[in-house]
Order: sequence, then C-alpha cells, then structure tokens
Amino acid sequence: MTGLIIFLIFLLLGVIVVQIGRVTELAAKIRGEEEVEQQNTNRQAKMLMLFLVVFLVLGMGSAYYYKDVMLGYGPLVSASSHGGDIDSLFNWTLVITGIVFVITHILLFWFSYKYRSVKGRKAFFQPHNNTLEIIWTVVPAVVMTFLVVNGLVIWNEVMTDLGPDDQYLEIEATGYQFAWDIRYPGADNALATKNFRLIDPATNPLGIDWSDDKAIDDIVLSGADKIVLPVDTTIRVRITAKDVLHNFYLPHFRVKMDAIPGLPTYFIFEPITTTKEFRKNLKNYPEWRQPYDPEDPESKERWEMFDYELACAELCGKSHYAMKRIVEVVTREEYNEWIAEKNTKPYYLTTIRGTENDPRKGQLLDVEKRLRNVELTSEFTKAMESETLEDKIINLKNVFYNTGSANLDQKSQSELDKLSQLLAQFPSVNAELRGHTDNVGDDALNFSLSESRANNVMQYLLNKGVNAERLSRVGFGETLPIGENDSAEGREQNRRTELRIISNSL
Ligand SMILES: [Cu+2]
Repeated sequence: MTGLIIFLIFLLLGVIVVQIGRVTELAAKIRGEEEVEQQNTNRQAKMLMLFLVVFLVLGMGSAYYYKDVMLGYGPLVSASSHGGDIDSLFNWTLVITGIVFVITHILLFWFSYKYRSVKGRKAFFQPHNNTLEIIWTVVPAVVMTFLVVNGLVIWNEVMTDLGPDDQYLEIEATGYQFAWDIRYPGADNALATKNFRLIDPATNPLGIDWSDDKAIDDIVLSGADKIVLPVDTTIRVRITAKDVLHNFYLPHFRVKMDAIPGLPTYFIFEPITTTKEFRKNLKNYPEWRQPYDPEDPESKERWEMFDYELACAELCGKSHYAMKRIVEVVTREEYNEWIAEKNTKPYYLTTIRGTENDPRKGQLLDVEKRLRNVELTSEFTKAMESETLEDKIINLKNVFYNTGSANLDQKSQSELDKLSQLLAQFPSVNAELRGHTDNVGDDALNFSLSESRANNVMQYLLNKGVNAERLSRVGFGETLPIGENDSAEGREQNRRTELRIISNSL
C-alpha cells in the first residue's frame, strides 16, 4: 500500500513538472523568447549565490560542530611528544587551504552572478597578463614551500634513528592476515635477529634465530594481550609483515607506518599521557559522559571504556578490522610490574626449549637458573609452613649427576647454592635429603646409589657452611617412584633428589 502511494506521488510530481514546462513554453510564446531567457538567467544567477552561502555556512558549520570527534581537537589531543607538531602542521595546512577554498568559491559563484548574460553586454577577452601569471605562480610556490619545509622538519624528528647511547625500548610488530605478533626484548633489552628462511608455521612463525643468545628472553605477546607501554619513554617500533601490505597505525599518538613484507620499517615516538590520564581528560566533555551502551543507561560511561588502539590502516583483506589491538600506556612502575611477569615466560622457553629445534639442549641457562631460584624460594617457604609430609618435600629439579655415578654434575651448582642460602636464611629449619632412582639395574645397587647421591648433596651443603646437625640423608632406591618406570620420561621423573623439611621450631 505504501509503495503504491509513493508511486502515485512520483507520478503526480512527474505530471506537475511536465505541466510547468508547458506553461513556461506557452508564456514564452506570449511574451517573447528573449525576455523569458533573461528572467531564467537572472533567477539562476541568484540561486547560485544562495547555494554559495548555504554551502559555505553548512560546510564550515558542520566541521565546527563535529570538531571534537576529530583527532587534534577538543578531547582528542595528541598523547605523544611529537603529536602536537603534527596537529599544528595539519592546522596550518587547513587554515591555508581553507582560505584559498573560501576565496575561490566566493569568486567562482560571484563571477557567475556578476558576468551573467545581460542584453547588450559583450564578453571581455584577456589574452595574456604577466602580473596575474606571476601572482598565481609565486603565491602557491611560497605557501607550498612553507608547508613542505615545515613538514620535513617534523618528519625528520619522527624518523631520526636512535644511536647506541640512546635509552629506548624497542618492540617489534609483525603483521599478517589478520593479527599482529608483538615482540618485546626481555631483560637484555635487545631483540634477537630474524630470518625469513627460518619461518615455520608450527614451531617458529616469526622466523627467530634461536641460536642468537638475544632470543632466550624475547617475549611474544599472545593475540589477545594488550600492548603495554611505559609513559615518557622513547619507543622504537620495528615494523614488518609476513603476507600482504599492512599498516601500523596508532592514531592517538599520531604515528602510522606501512608494514611491508621483506622491507622492515620503523618509527619512534614517546607516549606522554597514560591511558588513565587520557580517560580523566575525556571525562570533562559531556559527550564522553554518556553511557557506553546507549541501550543500557546503567552501563559505564564512555570515558571509562576508552582505550588507545592499534589499527591496521591498510585494507588488507576481509577480516582487516580484526587487526585492532588495545594499547595501554602506564606509569614506569606499572610497566616494570607487567614486564616482570612477562619475563617469567619468555617465548623461547615456552615454545622451543627442549624440542628438537632447541640449539641449547642439555644446557642449563642463566634465565632458567634465575627463574628456578625464585621458584625454589617459594617452594621452600611454602614447605616450611605446610603440615602434611607430602607438602614438606621439595623436588630438587636442577640437581643432576653424571650418568650412573653419584658425582654431582656442574649444572647442579646454582640450585644447591640457592638451597644453602635458604638454609642460612632460615636457621631453624632442619632438612633431610632423599635420594631416589628408577627401576633399571640391581635393587641393592640402586639403593646405595640413591644414598650416595643424597650424601653428595649433603656434603655440598655442609661445605657451603650449613651446620652438620641440621642435615640428614636417606636413600630410597627405586622404592618410591613418582612416574611410570616403563617410559623414558617416567624413569627420568623417578631419578630425583628431594629435600624434606623436618622441623621449623619458630
Ligand atoms: Cu592489515
């Protein structure tokens, strides 16, 4: 029914237009063609002037009305140290091109009004005018030079690379359809080298060179992790891509760079406003105090839900939007806390360590020793406080012996040194060292092997100055397995040395 009404309306409108045309034609016949044409010309010239006014007022008015949702105006000030310069460059360009835009449009419409066809007036021909040529060549040249030179100065600031003496944090972003892999350098503050030939989708999607020592502590954020950055710190972002062209765009920091397969790019910036500070500033604007979900007036306000974001600014495929990632800028202290937690899970240790691709198989790495020391400390204090026998036993994971002998391997040093420290720190603790073997070989031999191993550990601790009265040792041979003896892993679990905390007379 509605369709029919609309159809009828259009039909009637059509009829009206045709009828007006006929009436005009008839009027022209009555009054004479020329007079009617003059009237039309005058009317059109006035309409053009009206259009000019409406166009300029609406155009500039809407830009002013919506300015607070544009970067660089109102609440969306730049959150990086150089961003203000870029915003001012944009403003200069806007002001200059805006003036030209307004003047040329006024002239365009004014001329069409002023020089409309008038009976008896002849067109004026201007074949050549040097003054005019000079004016409209020199003025744009000067203005363009100003804008380009200004732009270059700012560009050089953003693109100057850092020297070896500069303090900065370098992270790496690798774009692919449809996500970013973000790599942090870890405790050594240096990213390991990469080689595309080493890329293996299952074991090494980034192509990291595992033999590079810098690879040991590198951290790779998982897909859902926020990118956390410390405020007031120079950040260098190394940008690469694996498949097609992407673009690493941080709108709030006014940085944007193509991610090109095979050609690493970079940019440098310094965040100056933490996410919390930025939210606080947004709160001053009424439009940001609206509920985040317009359907639900109880939902949080928009400013509370604000986050900086990383966007891919290259239309790279159908799920292009999914490359959005939250960026959080925090204080130095908060960053240190965050990175310390990440440092306990380096990418190399969690994905490649101990596999056939690991070039350091069989070695005990410094980072592993450090992490183990932290773990051992917490196991030790927990065992001191617990009640049950089972919980009072600590498996000394990093105590190793030479094959088939009771002699301690060099690698055990770190674990045993830490243990002696802990025993010195808690002088009320007495401990029993417990040796175990797997079920391979003769029972009696296993029994004596386990006993001499526990004894060697005890001797090591005594040499480190632990009071002999505090320590005892016992060998259990193969009698207390914790794993299945029919598999290699199970047997490895069973060959172990434990520490049992006996009393804690505090
Ligand atoms: Cu993309």
